[in-house]
Amino acid sequence: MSFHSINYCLALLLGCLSVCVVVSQTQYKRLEYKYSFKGPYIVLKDNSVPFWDVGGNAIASDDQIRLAPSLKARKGYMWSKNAVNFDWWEVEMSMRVSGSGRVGGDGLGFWYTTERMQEGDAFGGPTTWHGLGVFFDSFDNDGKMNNPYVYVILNDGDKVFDHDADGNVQQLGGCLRDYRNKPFPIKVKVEYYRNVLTVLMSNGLTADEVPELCLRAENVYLPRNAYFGLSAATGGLADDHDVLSFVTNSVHDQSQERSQQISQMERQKLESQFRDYNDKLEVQRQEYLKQHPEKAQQQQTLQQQQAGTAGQFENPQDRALRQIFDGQQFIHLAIQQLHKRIDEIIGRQERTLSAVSSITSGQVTVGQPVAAISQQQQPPQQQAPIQRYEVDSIIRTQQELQTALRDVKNFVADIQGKVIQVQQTQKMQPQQPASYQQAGQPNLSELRDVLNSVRQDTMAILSRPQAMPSCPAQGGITTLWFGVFIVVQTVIFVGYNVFKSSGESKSKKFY
Ligand SMILES: *[C@@H]1O[C@H](CO)[C@@H](O)[C@H](O)[C@H]1NC(C)=O
Ligand SMILES: [Ca+2]
Ligand SMILES: [Ca+2]
Repeated sequence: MSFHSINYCLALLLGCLSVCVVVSQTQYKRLEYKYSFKGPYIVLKDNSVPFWDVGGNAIASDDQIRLAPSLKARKGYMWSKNAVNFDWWEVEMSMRVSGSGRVGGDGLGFWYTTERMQEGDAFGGPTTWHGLGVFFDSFDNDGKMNNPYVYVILNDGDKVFDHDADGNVQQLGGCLRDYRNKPFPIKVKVEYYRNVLTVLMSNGLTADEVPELCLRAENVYLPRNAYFGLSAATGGLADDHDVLSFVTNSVHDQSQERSQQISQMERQKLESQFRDYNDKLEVQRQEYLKQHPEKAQQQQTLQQQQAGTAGQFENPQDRALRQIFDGQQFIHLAIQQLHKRIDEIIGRQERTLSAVSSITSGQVTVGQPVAAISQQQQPPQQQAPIQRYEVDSIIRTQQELQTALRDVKNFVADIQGKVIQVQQTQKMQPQQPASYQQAGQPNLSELRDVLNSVRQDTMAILSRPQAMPSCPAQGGITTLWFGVFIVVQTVIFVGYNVFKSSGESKSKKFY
């Protein structure tokens, strides 16, 4: 059943992008396509996502949005273009966070806020905001060994997201879930219905999981007319943060009668609009016929002919044919008129062109080295009487030139802007390794986390010799050996990092 309803919604979403009504017992849900996206064709030809703005380092492609790529210190985001115009909603999204390391960073944010497209410290989204943030925090910045963690922070603009503490005193609640590197995308469902906020998510272990409860909070008051957003950020550690789909349903609790009433009202409104339009059309037709008496005659004779021949015996098929014929004739007329206009325009263009070429040729003779000759030639030209229409045409030509020049100016300004942008991005790119180096020592918390995981490995291995009772004499030696090995490995690791950073700073001097 769920397969069918998914298929149904998918077909509608892709097909006519119309409104799909899914009825459950008491809630009425409606797909809101202006706040949704879903593969396989997320982007248009110009790489934009319909109804969404994508910014920062986010990359939109046909089947997913990569909010942040697995490169150091990147931030990306996307926001719905339209503010939400319904009270209650549920969003189902499917996402993938993957990286080659045992630990990754920094995480992904789901937003419902009154601000949009602001880059800040909360996983690429704003640092402080009005509304809701649901965060998938991969990296353990506060060292409490409690990440990846999923949590909600509500904000009235008074909280400044505390990245170093994983927002731990700011949370409304959350759950410990490892969502990184799972075989299937994680399904996340965020519901906001009658001031109850619910966050559910799947484990990504099988394809057809139902999301399980992560958090439920009552008495949540979110602002109206806010925007949906997604963001992600990487730091010293970097994962790929991908969102494959984002499907928003508005949730209504009105009874079906009321919705029918509304649709009836809408129908009446549309019908009256249609009548108005028809009346206007008729008035315009009469006016047109008044202005063009020869057409009116044509039409009259046409109508008379029709009345005389087929009018009385016209059957529906003939009528349809005649209507098609009329329509085609109308199109024909319109095309003829267009043709006339185009001819006029071309004529004017040619006149302008010749005027321009005469002006430029005049300039060329002035600019010639044999100025004496042209000076001799000029007086007779000036003496010739100038006609009024010539002056007019020159003025017109000048005006046209002016607009053309303005266009060119805009164009140049546009290009300049783009060049500046390119320069800036070029400047930024060498800065990124530099800013990484500004931290001097490689990111300390990252090092700590890696050491933590090494320690965990050691513990796991040390507790294993019990499983090998056959060689008890060697047990002590193995442990000793292992300790030595770990120390050597750690020294090599730290040494390598120091060597690498000093090597990078040396090579930096060559720039
Ligand atoms: C170190 O890396 C982690 C993980 O990417 C990040 O959260 C943290 O902000 C980084 N610290 C510094 C000082 O850049
Ligand atoms: Ca964190
Ligand atoms: Ca933590």
